[in-house]
Amino acid sequence: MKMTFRWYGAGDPVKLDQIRQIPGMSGIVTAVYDVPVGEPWPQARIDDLRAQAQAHGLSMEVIESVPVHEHIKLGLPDRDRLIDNYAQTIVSLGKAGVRCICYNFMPVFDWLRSSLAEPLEDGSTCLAFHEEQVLAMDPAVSELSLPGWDESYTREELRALLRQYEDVDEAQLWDNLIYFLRGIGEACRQSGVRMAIHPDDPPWGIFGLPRIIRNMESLQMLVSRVDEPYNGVTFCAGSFGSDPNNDLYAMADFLAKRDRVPFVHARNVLHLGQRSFREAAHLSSCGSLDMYRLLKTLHDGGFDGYIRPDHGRMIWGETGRPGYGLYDRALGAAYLNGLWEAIVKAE
Ligand SMILES: [Mn+2]
Repeated sequence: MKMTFRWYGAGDPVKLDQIRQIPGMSGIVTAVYDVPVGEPWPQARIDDLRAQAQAHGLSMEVIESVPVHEHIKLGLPDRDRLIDNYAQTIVSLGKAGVRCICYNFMPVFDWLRSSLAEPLEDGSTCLAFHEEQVLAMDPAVSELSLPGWDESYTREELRALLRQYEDVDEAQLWDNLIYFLRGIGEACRQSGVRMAIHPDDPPWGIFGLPRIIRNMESLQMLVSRVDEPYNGVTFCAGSFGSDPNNDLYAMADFLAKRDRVPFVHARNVLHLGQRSFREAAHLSSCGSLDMYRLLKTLHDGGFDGYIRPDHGRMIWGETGRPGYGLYDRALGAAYLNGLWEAIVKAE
């Protein structure tokens, strides 16, 4: 297992010299953020990022994310050119030593929450999802006020995009995903890069948009339709685990035993009913997920990939990017390292 930490680049309030001081930290998970979606990433920009990591004693073997252009998800005629560009980025990343790319295939919104700073009793804040509040924000019928997404599209752009998806059902979205995966297969094989799809977050349909990476059935479909080692999953515990109907451990076992987990997002959530949850501290006792059981299942299934603490709460008065402060994620990394050491030593 290699412990990693997400870093948003030079503008991130969390600095590389802080990340390197977290015990057991091997590398950063980052991205080139300012190349328009669909364009290939210049090799020089990738190499520069890696050099920054290495100057701080950190590796850069996981990229999160290389975004997939909406036209690929929609299956529009220009997708072949966009897939070629994506393949070019994969090859360039492989040259820079990247081994894993986290991506997602969620239409329009790549995650949704009703609050980015829900106050908790202990004075910290967390991200939360309350279904009734999210449904009340449906951009098709009400004023747009989605936390974290307000600046991503204008209201008109968003409505136009949502209209385009009216003709895309789950079966069509699946076909478009498989077409994409086959289109980048050669680049992945040639460059030794593994793709790790992030589950839908939350793992159910919202605003009528299709969502396809949600549960055990999705995972079985994914690995059977493109049965190759490069086609893997980012096992995001908090995303799959926010649906109480998902058997998280059976899903981890299924994928780990097939060597389809190059990357893990370890995060705990506290269920507040069927479709509402709060993001909790990483510790098992703070949420509804058993982090020991999850890591033990992955370990026993042969998992030997990258892991990172996922969203943390904001604690100790820290301000910054919601979910991505330094303190709670560093506590998460220390906890996960401790669990892993105990699991390995008990063998
Ligand atoms: Mn995640």
